[in-house]
Amino acid sequence: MRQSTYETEAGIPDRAILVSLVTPAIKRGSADPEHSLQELVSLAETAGVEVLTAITQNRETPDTRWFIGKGKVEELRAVADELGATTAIFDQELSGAQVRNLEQELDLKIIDRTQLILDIFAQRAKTREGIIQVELAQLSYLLPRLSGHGKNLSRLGGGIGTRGPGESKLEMDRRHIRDRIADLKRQLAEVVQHRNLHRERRRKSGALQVALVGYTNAGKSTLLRELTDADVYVENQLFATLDPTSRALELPSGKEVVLTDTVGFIQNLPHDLIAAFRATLEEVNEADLVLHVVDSSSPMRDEQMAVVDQILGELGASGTPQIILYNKMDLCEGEQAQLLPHSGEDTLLMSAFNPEDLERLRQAIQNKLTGDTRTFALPADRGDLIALAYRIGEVVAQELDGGTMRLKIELNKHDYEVHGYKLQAYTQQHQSEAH
Ligand SMILES: Nc1nc2c(ncn2[C@@H]2O[C@H](COP(=O)(O)OP(=O)(O)OP(=O)(O)O)[C@@H](O)[C@H]2O)c(=O)[nH]1
Ligand SMILES: [Mg+2]
Repeated sequence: MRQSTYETEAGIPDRAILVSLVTPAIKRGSADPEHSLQELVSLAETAGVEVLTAITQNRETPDTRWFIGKGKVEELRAVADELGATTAIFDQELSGAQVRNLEQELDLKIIDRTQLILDIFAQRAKTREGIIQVELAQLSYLLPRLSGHGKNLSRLGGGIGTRGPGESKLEMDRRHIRDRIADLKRQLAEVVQHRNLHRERRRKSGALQVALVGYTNAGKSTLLRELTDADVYVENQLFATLDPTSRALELPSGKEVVLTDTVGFIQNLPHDLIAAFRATLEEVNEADLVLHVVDSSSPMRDEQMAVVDQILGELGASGTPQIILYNKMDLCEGEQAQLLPHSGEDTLLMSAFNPEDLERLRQAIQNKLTGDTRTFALPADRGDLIALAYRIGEVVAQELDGGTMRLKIELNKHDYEVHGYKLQAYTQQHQSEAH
């Protein structure tokens, strides 16, 4: 197993000092450095680390050798000695050389944000697909950090910061890593093919796909559980879910759709991870409807929503119909609540534990999926076409006008694209013949 332990050999949790560098460039970036540091605390705790304190440095640019300034390195040493720290966790990504320099200088384990996230993913991965994807991301992260130091793999030794690939691979040089990456990619391709077949079968069954997406800890798995009685893992921690779980969801009309829970997003989600998890995240791309779950009570709510929008864009899912679920309204008070939009066609203010809200959500999903109304004008003697119209949607009006049967149908985009175009073609043909 590639599970990182985040504890010393004696089984005591790692004791960490968090370090954040604030430069003008970082300040201009999308994430507020202070919020980011708060989030790093949650990430560290999720990984099982005991957080002792945090140190911040304001600086024009990162130091090439130490990332933080040399004076700050000394301060870090003093604080670490005083508090008995074993580890320093940096909120930004470090180069391989910076990690080595700091480790030698301070005799602490040095972890950066990316590595911490990769470690959490490694701790969580359960399915074959998840495990392959995490290892792929870990090795992709590691590879450029070995450049020029092909033999120096001692950091893969043990304890926190070993992040995965594990002791058995201690002697692996870059060539081996590349071979392993190629091998993992092959294995992943197989799993993906299997998943595609599965998805194809679901598609053929005609069920519409609805994906729960959102920032980590927003309440996606809770919603899946509350809506479908699914037995899924819900935890007040980051990245509780790694692998997508799908369940049938019954809408008020009685029609069933497939609801899928997905991995949570986070700001600065490592690119290697997005790349590695692309197959899993394809679920989002294939969805007919995206439910964007938001933790309304989070002080980082707007930033979190922006991160989710950005990642959806990267996945090519920006254009998918979306309902924004402002979840955890029960925890949302005062100003925080006032800044929210009103519930509407595309937004719902709700709590995952409120049955009435869940009912409104079912209705909203139904409206969004089947909200399309089309009118077809078909030759009245084509019983087959008229039967098709009845099959693919809800006929809300029917009118016989000479040789023309006019049907007003409520149907969803997917059914329209798959079947409705045929009726549309007959409609156009029939109308031009009638003129
Ligand atoms: N008060 C309150 N808590 C909620 C609500 N929805 C979810 N939670 C809690 O929020 C925490 C996270 O919920 P999850 O469903 O695991 O969140 P998730 O989005 O699946 O998170 P990841 O899988 O980590 O991405 C849990 O402790 C839930 O009980 C809500 O509407 N109100
Ligand atoms: Mg979850």
